[in-house]
Amino acid sequence: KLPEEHLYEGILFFGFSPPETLDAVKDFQVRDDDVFIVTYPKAGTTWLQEIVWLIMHDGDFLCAAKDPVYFRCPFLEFKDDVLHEVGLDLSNTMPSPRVIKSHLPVKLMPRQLFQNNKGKILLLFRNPKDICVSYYHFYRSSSSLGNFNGTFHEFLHMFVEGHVDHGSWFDFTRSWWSKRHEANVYILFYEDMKRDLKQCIIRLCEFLNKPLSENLVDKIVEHSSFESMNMNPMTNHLDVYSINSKISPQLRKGIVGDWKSHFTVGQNEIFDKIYEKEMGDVNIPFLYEL
Ligand code: PPS
Repeated sequence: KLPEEHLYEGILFFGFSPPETLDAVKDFQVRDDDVFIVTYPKAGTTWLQEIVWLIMHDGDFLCAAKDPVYFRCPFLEFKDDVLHEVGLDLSNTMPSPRVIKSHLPVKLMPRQLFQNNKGKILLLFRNPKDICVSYYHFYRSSSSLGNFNGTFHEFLHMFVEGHVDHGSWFDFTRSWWSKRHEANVYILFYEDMKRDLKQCIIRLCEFLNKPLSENLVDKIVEHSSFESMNMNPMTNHLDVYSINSKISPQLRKGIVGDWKSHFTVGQNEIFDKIYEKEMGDVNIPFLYEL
C-alpha cells in the first residue's frame, strides 16, 4: 500500500507532515537562541545537524554518542505513529539551545522567525542534480515514501514537476534565496563543506557566536567526515522513514558530481533548460563538480 500524499498550500507532503502539524508549525514559539537548519531534502541536512549540535553543545561527544541525531535535533514538521516525538512535541519540550531541522519553504515556516529576526537560520544548499540523484535513491529505499520502483528518468520528471515530498526544489530554493541578506540568516553550500569543512565550521562558529578551540574544531571535522558518520549508528539512522539500507543507505556516497553517473546527455540538456527557465534570473553559484 502506497503512503498517502496531500497538498498543503499547493505543496506536496506525505502523511508524516499532516495538515494539523503544518498548521501548528506556523504558530511555533521561537526562542532567541534557536538555530534552524533549513534545507531541501538531501542537501546534507544530517551532516549539518551533527556539526551544529556539537558546536552549540561545546563538543559534547559523549551525549552525541548516546543519542541519535534526530532526537537531539528535532525535525519540525515530522509526525508519525512510531517516532512522532521527534517533531513538534520534542521541539516544544526541549531545553535551549535548540537545533531544529526543517525542509519547509519560507511561507510555511514559524511566523515568529521573521518577526524581529528571532532565532538563527542556517540555509544549506546543494546543486540540484546531486540532490535529485540522492532523492531518487532515498525514494527507492524509504517505505515511508512508497519504495519507489520506477526508473531514474521517471523520478527526474517527478522532481522537476515538484511532485515529490516537500514539493518543488525550484520554489523552495527561490523562496529562501530571497532571504539570504536577513541578519539572522547564514548560507552554506554542501560543495564548500566538501572542499574545506574546517573553514566552513570556523565561519559557522563566528555566525553562531560560539568560539571553539582549534582542537575542538578539528575533532568536529573528524567526527563529521562521511566515513565517521557512516559508521556511527547515531547519525546513519535507518528507522526514521523506515529506510532499507540494502536498497540504499541514508549515507549513500556523500560526493559532489554523482549526477554524472545518472543523467544521460539528453536528460542533462533538458534539466539545464528547465533550470534556466526557473532560476535563470537568480544566479546561485552552484558547483556541479569539484
Ligand atoms: S534528509 O533525509 O533530507 O535529511 O537527507 P540529508 O541528510 O539532507 O541528505 C543526505 C545526503 O547527505 C549526504 N551526507 C554526507 N555527505 C558528506 N559527508 C557527510 N558526513 C554526510 N552525511 C550525509 C548523504 O550521503 C546523502 O547524499 P548522497 O549523495 O545520497 O550520498
